[in-house]
Amino acid sequence: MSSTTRISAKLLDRQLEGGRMSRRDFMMFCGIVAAAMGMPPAFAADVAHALESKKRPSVIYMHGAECTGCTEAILRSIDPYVDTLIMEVISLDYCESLMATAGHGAEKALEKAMQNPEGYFCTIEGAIPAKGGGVYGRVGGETMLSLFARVAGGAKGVIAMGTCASFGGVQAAAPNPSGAVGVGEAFAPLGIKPINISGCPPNPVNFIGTVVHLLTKGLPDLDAVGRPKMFFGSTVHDKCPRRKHFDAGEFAPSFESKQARAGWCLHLIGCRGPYTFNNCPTVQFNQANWPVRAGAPCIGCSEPGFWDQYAPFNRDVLMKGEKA
Ligand code: FSX
Ligand code: SF4
Ligand code: F3S
Repeated sequence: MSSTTRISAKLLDRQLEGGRMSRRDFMMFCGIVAAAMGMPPAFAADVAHALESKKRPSVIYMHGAECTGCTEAILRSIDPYVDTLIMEVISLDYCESLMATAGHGAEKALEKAMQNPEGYFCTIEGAIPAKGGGVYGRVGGETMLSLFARVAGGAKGVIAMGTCASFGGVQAAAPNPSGAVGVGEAFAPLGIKPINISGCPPNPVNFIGTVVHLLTKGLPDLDAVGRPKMFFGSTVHDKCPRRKHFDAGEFAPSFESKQARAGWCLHLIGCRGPYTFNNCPTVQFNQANWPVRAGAPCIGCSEPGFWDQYAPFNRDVLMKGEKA
């Protein structure tokens, strides 16, 4: 069955099931999460147990300076139904892009969620405009800088979702007029240390895997820049299916070349896989594909230096432009 047919069949299944995940898909997803966490297949049962039996933790999800691609990556997931699962696993008590209410109603919902006697986790998507006291980013009349400090400061734990929230990302690209920075940098003076789930967008499996780890084993081991080692412990290059061509010195001369289509290495036309820590080759997106397998270079989207240190992204096009 082609992947398009498979996805259509999944969508039909989902409609027939009233949008809920079947037991089979749920267990399959638990297996994917267990594998992404570097655990043996038997751990899938522990993942299922954690997701089913734990009391749903309250999550306040804030949006900073960003493209909302992180949320889209979760909502557009098809196979399996990560969005459904996330909604069933956490109690999402505030999220501007998903809640029906707006304005004063939303502000009240936020204050109420922050008063939860059992506490809450805070997820921040997007960078924090920090220049000029934060005047370049406001929500409900308050700067993101001040509002997010209050919300994150009162949380049991903070997850920075995406590269913008982790390190500044696209929003911090030169000349960075709003002084955008990541959550860790913005709130270091308050002692707030987020778990960074980087990627532009991040993989939803890495988000749910982090939630599972928090529920079952507490804080995951983090690398030097605050990312869970279980997801960001090796480079894209380490597990790339084009790697054998890199090792053999077989490099595609252009993206449209027959060598690129035959799976040769994309390093000479811009791939940053050797310098990029992420699990895209093994986890993929939607269990369907990922940039390098689709014929695009890894552009380093999960790294602290992304955007400026990794651009320009397409040397193939750049070289053609120079020749023209
Ligand atoms: Fe966009 Fe998220 Fe990139 Fe940033 O993703 S996908 S610009 S990481 O904050 O919405
Ligand atoms: Fe490494 Fe990129 Fe080549 Fe894959 S395509 S082997 S990640 S350089
Ligand atoms: Fe990003 Fe590279 Fe993966 S661009 S999505 S880290 S292949």
